Amino acid sequence: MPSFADITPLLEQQAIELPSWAFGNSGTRFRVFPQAGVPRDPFEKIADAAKVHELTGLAPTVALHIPWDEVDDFAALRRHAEDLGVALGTINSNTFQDEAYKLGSLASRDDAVRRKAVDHHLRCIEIMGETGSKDLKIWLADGTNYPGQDDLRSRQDRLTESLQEIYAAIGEGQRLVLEYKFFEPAFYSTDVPDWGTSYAQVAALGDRAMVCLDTGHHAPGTNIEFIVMQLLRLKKLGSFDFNSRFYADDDLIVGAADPFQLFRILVEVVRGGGYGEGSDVAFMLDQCHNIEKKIPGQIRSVLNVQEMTARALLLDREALDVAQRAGDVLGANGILMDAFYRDVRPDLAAWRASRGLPADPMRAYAESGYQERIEADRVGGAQAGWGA
Ligand code: PSV
Ligand code: MN
Repeated sequence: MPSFADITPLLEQQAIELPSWAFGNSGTRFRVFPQAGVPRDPFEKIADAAKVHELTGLAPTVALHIPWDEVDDFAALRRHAEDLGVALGTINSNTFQDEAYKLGSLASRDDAVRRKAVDHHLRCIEIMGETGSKDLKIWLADGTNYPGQDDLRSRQDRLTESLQEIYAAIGEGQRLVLEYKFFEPAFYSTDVPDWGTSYAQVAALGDRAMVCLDTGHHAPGTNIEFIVMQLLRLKKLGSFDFNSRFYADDDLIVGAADPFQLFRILVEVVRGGGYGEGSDVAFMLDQCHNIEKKIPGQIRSVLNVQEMTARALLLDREALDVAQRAGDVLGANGILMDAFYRDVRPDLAAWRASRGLPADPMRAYAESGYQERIEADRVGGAQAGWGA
């Protein structure tokens, strides 16, 4: 097995993008739970994200969601981020909260609705120019609730046409990433329900169109690491939205529900060249902290990804290859499990300290006084949350 020292040059390359919406109020369809100290605007969201990066060294970029993070001056928001040591990342479009999109957006039958949805994405691309963002991420709520409600085939054809127009506006060095999700909010059919549909759509667009894999967007029991392998093999894995789930799209802290699944995914990421220098695969979080505090929730999340990445990097691939070639079923499985069970936390703590970071970022946050400060300062105004 490689030693911890062998993998630190690779660990140094880790970067995990935080979602701005993780810092706003969130909840379920039954209730949104407000929390004290929650940001009132995108500037305060960026400040909270920068705190996560300051304490972990793991989160140098923040994804924005339009229109939730619409501001008058994106250049000012960009400067604000840079002053705090982070950069603005992926721009997420939103065609799922407007009355006009009730029956769909990019796949809608209504020409005017499709026009509005395409125009929204063109506006997002304009913003990307101002923020310096590389990726436009598209997740669509489009679908139907009842068999016969709409024609599945023509919805797919209209989606292709809309995506073509958006892709044509994507600049050099920018990418379009198309996220899939098997159900919700639509219950009968979803227009981009699986990796195959996303792959078919982006493959038809061109080289700068990629698939986004959100770990919470599969049916229970799906072998997600197989999909990771296949998309990397096809050179179409653009990004991850990491989170974890017990039942549906729970958006819980990554690695919380099934740490072993996260390990298996990261093993395939490393195996397929999706990690480190030379890889374009973006690691992002897509989570909501409904009942726990948001900043420590994000700190815990990036640490979980780091811990599991370290274990995946420690896998003894040479020994595994020998065992696999020999058909040594249990030997090969044992080698994989050895890496999974390796407790990397003490090594990571010491390594962090050697780089001038807190050995225990969770504790450092609790002792920093930052939470008390934002709770005292951020009084009045409208807190950010779904729809704001
Ligand atoms: C909705 O399911 C969702 O969580 C998607 O995963 C998007 O990535 C995210 O919202 C932000 O639009
Ligand atoms: Mn997502």
